[in-house]
Amino acid sequence: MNKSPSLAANFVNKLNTFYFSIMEELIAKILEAVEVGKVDQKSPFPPQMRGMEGAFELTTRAIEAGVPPQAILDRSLIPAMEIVGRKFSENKIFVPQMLMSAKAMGAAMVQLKPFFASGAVKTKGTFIIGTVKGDLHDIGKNLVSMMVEGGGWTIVDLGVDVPAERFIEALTQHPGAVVGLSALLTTTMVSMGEIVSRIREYSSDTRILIGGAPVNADFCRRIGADHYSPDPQGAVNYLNRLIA
Ligand code: B1M
Repeated sequence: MNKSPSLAANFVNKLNTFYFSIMEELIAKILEAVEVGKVDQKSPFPPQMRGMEGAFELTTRAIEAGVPPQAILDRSLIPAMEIVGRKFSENKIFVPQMLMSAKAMGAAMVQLKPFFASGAVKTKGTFIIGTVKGDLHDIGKNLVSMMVEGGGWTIVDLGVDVPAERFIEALTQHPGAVVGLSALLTTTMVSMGEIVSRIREYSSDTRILIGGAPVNADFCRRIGADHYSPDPQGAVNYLNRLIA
């Protein structure tokens, strides 16, 4: 009896298993690199991973090996940023670690961007974010923006000192987007209320999320915004609930 076809099939099976295990390993390694904030091989952080490949190199290798970009987003970046967001909410890690994770995610995202542009990778929706008029603080806003991007959303970051007109202009370009407002000063909380009213006049069903050190859930209700989140993970959770 000729055994060669089954031998060949066996060989192909083994090759496939080997190939898939490489892909799975790369997906797991990217997740780990983003979770611990290992940006690239040159990066000295975290010290125990000095000289090792970071999110940048691992994503390059994964794309070259044929890992679908959507899998890198869904199975590496989004879960890694979920872990980071949860640890931050539970005070198990702090702003510097979160920033390094966001940076590592950014290094991977650079390589996924062409696939977003071509439509090969689908995002969950668009999130327009800005620090309100009169306010120049952007560290918290940037963290939220990076975590939401890591959560699989397209970000339109309008920067700081953003008046109502610019939020509305962005909404005309991205109909159906969710809007996020950040404020760090008690004085600019007033701007936040005005911006919410102006957005409501333009489109009453736009979802508006607010955050920042001086604001809270009670203030959110009073100005007619939809949701207040004290931290980036709360923002991600709220957005994900909207599309669930
Ligand atoms: Co400013 N500042 N500052 N400042 N500054 C504060 C906010 C202040 C509390 C300091 C103080 O007096 N103790 C005080 C505000 C007092 C008040 O209004 N109650 C203050 C002041 C007064 C000022 C100036 C007026 C000072 C002056 O010039 N006389 C001036 C204002 C300038 C302006 O905005 N027009 C000013 C300027 C600055 C710098 C430019 C020097 C710098 C900002 C640099 C930058 O952002 N690129 C600065 C900084 C760094 C601070 C402190 C020290 C740190 C703020 C910060 O980044 N925190 C701050 C004092 C403090 O907090 N210890 C202070 C870390 C960041 C991760 O937290 O932004 O709260 P945070 O974001 C959190 C959450 O709030 C949440 O997620 C983040 C992560 O958990 N979050 C959201 C934020 N946005 C969200 C949006 C969401 C959801 C969650 O959904 C959309």
